[in-house]
Amino acid sequence: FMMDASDPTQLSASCVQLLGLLSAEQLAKASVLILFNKIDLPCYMSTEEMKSLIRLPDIIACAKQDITTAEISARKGTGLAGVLGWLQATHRGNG
Ligand SMILES: Nc1nc2c(ncn2[C@@H]2O[C@H](COP(=O)(O)OP(=O)(O)O)[C@@H](O)[C@H]2O)c(=O)[nH]1
Ligand SMILES: [Mg+2]
Repeated sequence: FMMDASDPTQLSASCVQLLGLLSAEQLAKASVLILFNKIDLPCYMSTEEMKSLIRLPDIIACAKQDITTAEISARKGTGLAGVLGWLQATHRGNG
């Protein structure tokens, strides 16, 4: 699930969408990676502030799924190695 870390005005809409996905029965057993993308752009709010504002720790604690978060820049490639590592670890043994 990708969130735009450079645009806090989308935060509540993204959060509602995320909560909808996490509560969907078909996704109860999904492994979830939440990406905060565009960390290369300046923003009046830090990613930590954004996480706190949507109460991400509570969301993670209450969700049935295993949730990982990563801060990335798809443009610069920042955090890409971590994303690939997560994909590899999560899908190991799944063919
Ligand atoms: N600076 C920056 N731009 C990005 C990044 N990832 C995607 N973009 C750019 O964001 C634009 C797409 O906008 P986006 O906010 O992702 O989608 P939208 O909100 O659905 O329009 C494209 O021009 C991408 O090149 C990133 O990590 N950093
Ligand atoms: Mg956007």
